[in-house]
Amino acid sequence: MPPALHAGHNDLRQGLLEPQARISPKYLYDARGCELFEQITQLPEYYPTRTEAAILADAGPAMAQALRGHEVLIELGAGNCEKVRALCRSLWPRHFVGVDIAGDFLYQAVRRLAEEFPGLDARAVHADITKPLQLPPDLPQAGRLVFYPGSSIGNFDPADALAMLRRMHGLLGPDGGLLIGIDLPKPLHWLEPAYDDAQGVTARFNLNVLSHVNTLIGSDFDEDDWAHHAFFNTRHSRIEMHLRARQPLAVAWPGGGRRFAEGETIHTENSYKYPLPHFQDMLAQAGFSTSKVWTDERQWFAMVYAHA
Ligand code: AVJ
Repeated sequence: MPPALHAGHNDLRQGLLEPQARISPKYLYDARGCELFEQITQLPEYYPTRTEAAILADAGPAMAQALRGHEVLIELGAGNCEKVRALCRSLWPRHFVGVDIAGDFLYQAVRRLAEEFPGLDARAVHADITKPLQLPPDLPQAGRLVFYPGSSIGNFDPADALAMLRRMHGLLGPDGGLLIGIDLPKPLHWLEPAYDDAQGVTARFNLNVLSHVNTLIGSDFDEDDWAHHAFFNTRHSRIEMHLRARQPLAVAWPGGGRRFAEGETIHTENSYKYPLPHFQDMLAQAGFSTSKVWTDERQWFAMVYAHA
């Protein structure tokens, strides 16, 4: 085995060795993970994607009005570029930059977008958005709109979310803005099934992270040893996803390893559900001023537009 093969990803090894083992949710998105996430967005129980899409569609004209002047659209976590289509149709930006950690998936999606919107300068930036971001140097500074849909900001702990919002603010020049999707708190009997669906797609999505980790650090996780566990942590207002050891077991990787007791978990994701006023506070702390909020009838999800 070449020595460099499983080098790097020290964060992974460190996280696995912590008393409460953890794997960052960004590792959920290898090729298979992206496919499974797409399936999740179509599940009857998974309300966020369809609620957000409905808001984008219903508020389309009003949004276009509020967002006019933004000619440079930057989508963070662009994925399959599905959501930005609606926005492109109403805004007709001159420039689009899709940023995502899943490279191949992104390149294809941006190519399709460029075909659909002739004249659009569409580019893909393969990057980890949790790190400082390098945008194309020739991208205009003025009139930038950062688009961060899907409530992915909910994956970060509040302090990291604030740091992310500050970094987004830092990407903007004159007449900049942010359009961000936020999943709002709602009754448990709606929240929990969205992360533990009857068909078991979310379980497969969660378990798949182990195979991805095996490829990255050469560990010997066996998906069959683990069970999906998702619940709403009321104190922190967040869904937590864990993988729970079905029996006592040992996992090894080059240079290390650890034992897990039966029932011990690896924490793989948080999905915070911020009350709107709380989130608006965070935006203000990051230097934004909220100017518009669009939401659905049940107030389950919000699209927030904020000025830099
Ligand atoms: C992509 C982060 C918004 O938290 O709802 C879906 C990821 N995890 N089902 C979410 C996810 C389990 C999703 N985000």
